Amino acid sequence: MTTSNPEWWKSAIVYQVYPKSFCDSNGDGVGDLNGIRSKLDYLVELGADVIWLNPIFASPQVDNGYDISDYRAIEPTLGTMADFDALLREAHAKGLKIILDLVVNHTSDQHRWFQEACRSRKNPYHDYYIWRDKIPNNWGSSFGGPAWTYVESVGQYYLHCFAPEQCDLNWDNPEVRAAVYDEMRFWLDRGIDGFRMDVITLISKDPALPDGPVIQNKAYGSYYAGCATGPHVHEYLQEMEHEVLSRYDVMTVGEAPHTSADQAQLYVGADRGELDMVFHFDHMHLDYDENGKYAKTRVYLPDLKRVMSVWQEKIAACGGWNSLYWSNHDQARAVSRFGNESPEWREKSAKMLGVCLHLMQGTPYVYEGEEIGMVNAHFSSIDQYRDVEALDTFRDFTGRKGFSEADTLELLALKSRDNARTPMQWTSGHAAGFTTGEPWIQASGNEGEVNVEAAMANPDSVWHFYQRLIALRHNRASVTDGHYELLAPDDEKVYAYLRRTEDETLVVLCNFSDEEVSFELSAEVVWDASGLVISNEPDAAAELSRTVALAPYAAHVYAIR
Ligand code: TEU
Repeated sequence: MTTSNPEWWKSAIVYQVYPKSFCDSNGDGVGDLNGIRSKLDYLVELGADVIWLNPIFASPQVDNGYDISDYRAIEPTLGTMADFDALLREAHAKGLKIILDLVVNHTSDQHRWFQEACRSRKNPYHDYYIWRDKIPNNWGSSFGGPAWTYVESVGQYYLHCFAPEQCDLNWDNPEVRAAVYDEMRFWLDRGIDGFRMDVITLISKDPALPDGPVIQNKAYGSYYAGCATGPHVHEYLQEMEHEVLSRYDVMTVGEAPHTSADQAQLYVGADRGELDMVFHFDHMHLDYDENGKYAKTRVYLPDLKRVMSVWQEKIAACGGWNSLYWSNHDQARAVSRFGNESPEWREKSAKMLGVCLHLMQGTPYVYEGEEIGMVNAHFSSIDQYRDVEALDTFRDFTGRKGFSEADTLELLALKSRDNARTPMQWTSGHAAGFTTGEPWIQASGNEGEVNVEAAMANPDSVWHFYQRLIALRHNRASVTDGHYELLAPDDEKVYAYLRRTEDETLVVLCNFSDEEVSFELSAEVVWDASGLVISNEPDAAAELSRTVALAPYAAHVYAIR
């Protein structure tokens, strides 16, 4: 699909679909491509420009598709290649673009390359992976156990940063890179509009494979020291751009764990020829404690402001572009985590979070269900969980770490990735209207209150508010281009910032607390006339005053000309 503006993604919003959980068209309990196709009009009405599909390729589903056994085949439970072509064709006809998940740090152990690699050390595919005769370091895998697994047929250990069924590719082998580029071309030539690149910052390993620090009370050392932003990562991404991406009109967003804003400048800076955007994790790490993500800590607002502002400023400074997200398939639901999920404040805090994020500079990513303010599932039994990470955490916390089952379940209910993976809530009916069959994972249980049907029928819902926020991005240059400037960095309740262009200044005021607060605008914010742009309160003042009263979770945006 060609477009006149090569940077079309700068005024776009991306809607993330987790195919397994979005919409099931055939009653087998698993979402599928035809289900997604049946919801395209819904996404158009919301205002989405781009759909990001989590992995849809053939996979044993050890990690829900992040373990790919054939890059050129559609996972049978999701549909067929004909279904995909129909989805893409119809999406394009409706003005929607589709980007796919490129998972090339690792393949499934069932991928033909790995199967061949295990035949003998002399097999041409052996060097597609990373092997050592002895375990060379203390690295642990993300999903428990060591990051090295022994293969008897070759008498060696292979590296896997994630599950043992997710074998890290050896990017230092030029044949691997050429093979990956071929897989990319296969999809680009089919007409897709870009890639979200899984853990792309991990592809170049430090050849010394150094021990990593033992952090977050883990059993093993961290592999990040030897994998994140390794010695050749920029060279490989530039090669990928040159060999493949530069020949297509597409967008790219790289998932970038353990990447600082300074490092990100080299991935997304203008003229670097690497990526259009990265997903950073700095705001996701603010509520961690000594045990990592499974913590009861709440984010301290001044920390959040500091982190978001650093990214706003540093990425603008290098001529790059930000990605903006509160949630995705790996994170707890945003309202539960950053807002207030109680029935009293769920909708209002969901709208406030929407304002806070969507008015920043960058491309907003809306994760399925966020637009209706979906909240965590509150599972109470380990049998309800499906995610390899949740199951490993349960074993580790109740075993080695000595937590009680009840405490562990409480932590999983707060932070497990399955919170984001429960069925999309279309209706209050069976399985939230996601399937007529038995869903592969239970619905959250709150679909009676939180569902698309109810939200679309109520003009005051989170859904209609998101529709307005998205329209703002499409229609207001200051939302796309404005220079970001943080106000009151130390305020513990209010996140306030400006977006300045020559024509207007947007003043964004968000109360992150359940208390009414009074916010003073400093004298430097000068204006002639102001007007309300958007607010989650029906009776918000039409004009801005120097002292603004902000009710709990209030969010107001004013424009000053
Ligand atoms: O996630 C990479 C990543 O950094 C994860 O470790 C993430 O931080 C973790 O899930 C949080 O608990 C990507 C995918 O988004 C994820 O779904 C995959 O499991 C992972 O890569 C392996 O492919």
